[in-house]
Amino acid sequence: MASNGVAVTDGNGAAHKFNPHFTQAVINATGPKASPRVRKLTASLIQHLHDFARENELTVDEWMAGLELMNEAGRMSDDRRNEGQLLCDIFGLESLVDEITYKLASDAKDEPTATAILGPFWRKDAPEKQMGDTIVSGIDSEGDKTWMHGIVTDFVTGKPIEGATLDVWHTAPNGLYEQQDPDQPEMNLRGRFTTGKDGTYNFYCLRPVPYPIPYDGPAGKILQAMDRHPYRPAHIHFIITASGYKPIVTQIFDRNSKYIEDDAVFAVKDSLIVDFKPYQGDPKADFELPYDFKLASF
Ligand code: MBD
Ligand code: FE
Repeated sequence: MASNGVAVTDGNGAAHKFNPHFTQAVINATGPKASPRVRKLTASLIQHLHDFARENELTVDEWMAGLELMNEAGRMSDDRRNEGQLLCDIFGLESLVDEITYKLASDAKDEPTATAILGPFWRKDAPEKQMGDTIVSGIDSEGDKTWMHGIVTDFVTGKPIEGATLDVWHTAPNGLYEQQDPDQPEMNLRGRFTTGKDGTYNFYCLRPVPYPIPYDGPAGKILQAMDRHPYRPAHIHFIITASGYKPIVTQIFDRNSKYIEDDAVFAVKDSLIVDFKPYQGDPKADFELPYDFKLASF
């Protein structure tokens, strides 16, 4: 048997045998200065990658096809598009890692606001806004205008948190984030709000719509090959930060949205499903959306 791990066909031609020491030899190449965490993660990754290849009798052509998808994802990615992240998302990896991180971080009976994946469309330096402002700066004749409001509290004491920042972003009525769409003003439907003494926040946004994740690249090819749709239920993203508290990356989901049970990136959690309520008496809003955020201190 070849010592480099090449598969050798046995007498039957069907079953294959592999060098039983090959994977361990690769793991053993790790040097003494590797940190314990690097040692653990790389050993496990090598083991799973090798098992994956052996179990599926992965061919050179199939491995090359996978490699080409990864390289194409890299070539497509820039500060407006993160195709590698999208690939992780459609395989449920970002949601799984989020769940692992969140579960490990919380063993309390009353829970802080649940987390959900960041996704590829967050941008840093969203415009700072005042309470009561709108994040809608374009296409403002379209879409259901919504007044969102609530309070940010310490989930243990229930006390309002002063100086908490809500970074919010969502899609336009055409189903595109502003950086995907040359027709939208820069930073449309994004904003950062900071709470005052009473911990409350409020702003105007739109009721988002379900939309397809970009499927003109590797993630789309995989969705097609797997006979899957690319749609996400309508959602609004948040990052909530406050000094002394663990930051929360999350999304809230419209209960009445299509795909709420069938998110292409597996991010929906029950506690993050919200109700948009018809709203009268404010010409600036068709809907009201109350939602409170609860943070855990460090
Ligand atoms: C999105 O808009 C999104 O929020 C996630 C998580 C993945 C792809 C597109
Ligand atoms: Fe999103």
